[in-house]
Amino acid sequence: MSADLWKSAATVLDTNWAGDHMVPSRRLYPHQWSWDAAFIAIGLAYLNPSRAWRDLRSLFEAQWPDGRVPHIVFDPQTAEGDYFPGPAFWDVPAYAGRAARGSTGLVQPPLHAVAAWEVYRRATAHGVECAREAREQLAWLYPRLVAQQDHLAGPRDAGGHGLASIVHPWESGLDNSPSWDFALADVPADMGLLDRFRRRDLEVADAAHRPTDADYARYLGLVLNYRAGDYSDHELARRHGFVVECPSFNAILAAAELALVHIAGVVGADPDPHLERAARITGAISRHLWDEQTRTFRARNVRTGVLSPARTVSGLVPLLLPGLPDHQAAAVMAEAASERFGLPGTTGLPVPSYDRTAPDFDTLRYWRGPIWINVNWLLRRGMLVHGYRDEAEDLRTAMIRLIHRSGHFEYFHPTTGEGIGAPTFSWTAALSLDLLADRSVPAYARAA
Ligand code: 2M8
Repeated sequence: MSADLWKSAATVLDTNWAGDHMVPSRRLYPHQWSWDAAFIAIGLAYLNPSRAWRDLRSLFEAQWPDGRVPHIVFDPQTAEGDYFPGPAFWDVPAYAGRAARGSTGLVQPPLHAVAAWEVYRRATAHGVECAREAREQLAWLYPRLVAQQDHLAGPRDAGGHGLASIVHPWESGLDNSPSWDFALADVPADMGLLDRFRRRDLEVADAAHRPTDADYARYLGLVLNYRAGDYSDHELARRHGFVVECPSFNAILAAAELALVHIAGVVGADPDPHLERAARITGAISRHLWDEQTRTFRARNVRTGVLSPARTVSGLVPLLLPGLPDHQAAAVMAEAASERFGLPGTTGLPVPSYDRTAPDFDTLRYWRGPIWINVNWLLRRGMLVHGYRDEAEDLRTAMIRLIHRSGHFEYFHPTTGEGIGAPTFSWTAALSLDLLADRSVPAYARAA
């Protein structure tokens, strides 16, 4: 099984390579996406470290002067009509010697320092030349990764709690998750926007899998508001309708600081500020996004101070952090094993994106129930960080079985395991390579 899977994953990554970056999928997502690039690099590094570096580098070449790494870097070779919302809708200005309309103005979870460190670790096993390239690429990336973190920990700390806020559900990567419903309820759905702008996703994917029109209208309205303020992060909580502290986004932000500790060691920089910031963000997640009654992590609406009532996979991701208190790590594991998420022990499947027992659990709709490999990969890493070795191994096996049985799909039906969405999806392929290689979590992720 593993040789077949390895081969099919390599084929997907070959097909989706676009010369200097990887597309998540040729039809549905024909540009470069930010956190996709990080997951992709982690697996691609086994096959072709130079491409993994190239992909990360293409992304960071599009970094904004304020440090933000755009959530999509548009491929100028791709027609405007091939993806919506495309370059004209975002209408970002020219910056850093790049043409206008080259990217979006949003961000995605900053997993790139973790990815860069993982690529480095794999590349150094490919011989002297790869090791030299890896050191050079890390040195190029390091100041850019630091600028990315500084932007998120600085201007994006809209709530002043030491956490980054997201200003759009798309920034979470878990786009249509029920985690955002409570805050989106305060955002008007201007349905007229759907007459002015045509949804392309409904032409290439089944409407039952995609966000509703009302949610889509809110998504567009939020972008237009952020765009009208020149994508400025000044006084966000007052000026913007959606400002939320997301547990998984912030857990990834802190994990990135831990990876930077090690990258700093290679490039000769001071690792201490990264260690300190990782501890600060971990502490803020632990105090500020924790609901003591249900013993789960939840998203917090910065504008109202209220925690989201939804129990979603985002609340399990803080397990990534070695500094998380033991009682919270144990509570995350209990939630993951409960009937709400049903670790493979009970279902044979990886965890779904949303609470299986919730009345609005949806087996098909985007991030409202289906299984995604990337978040399960993060969860497995968290299990290894906290010493849950058997559970991590069960989850690894469940992910590999699922992909082998159904293919390298974008996501999977949480009851039948059937593949849904894009059929040759890059991060599923890349992470299956990593799962097959079965590297246990390195010491750096454990020793905070
Ligand atoms: C999905 O998001 C895009 C918008 O960014 C979309 O729905 O068009 C999400 O699953 C996101 O996490 C992912 O990065 C992106 C590309 O794979 O697709």
